Amino acid sequence: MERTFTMVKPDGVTRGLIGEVIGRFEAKGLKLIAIEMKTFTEADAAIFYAEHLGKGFYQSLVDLITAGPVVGMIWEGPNAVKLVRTLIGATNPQEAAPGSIRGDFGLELPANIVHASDAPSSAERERAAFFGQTV
Ligand code: FUP
Repeated sequence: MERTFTMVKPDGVTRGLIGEVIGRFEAKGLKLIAIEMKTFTEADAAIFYAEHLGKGFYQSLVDLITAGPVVGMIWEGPNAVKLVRTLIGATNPQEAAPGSIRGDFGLELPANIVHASDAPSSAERERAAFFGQTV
């Protein structure tokens, strides 16, 4: 069964949306495999968002992800990576469909509530970066 890595970002945690995000994934039928709350250091953020280094929004992204605790999770289910991407909606909450998490709760980038891996390979890389050998 496929697994994906997801994370409620600091803006989602501050807004009190941890339970909302978990509830939506559970309601869909996905299985929660691991969960941990932690606060990203600048170094954690640099590793996690390495692909965006040099882009105009990079610093605002790092500032946001280090602003407070995040909740990292691994979810399991059929086609979990693509399925969870559909449930969270488009990157820009202004464009995310109503009914998706970002569409229902997000207002403006870079604050889009939740992260989810975009491919099985990134899911494995992000899982290892967040949970190490423990999961
Ligand atoms: P996603 O995979 O949907 O989280 O989107 P990306 O990996 O492309 O972007 C990661 C984060 O960068 C987004 F969650 C928000 C931020 N971002 C911006 O702030 N501006 C942009 O134009 C694109 C992304």
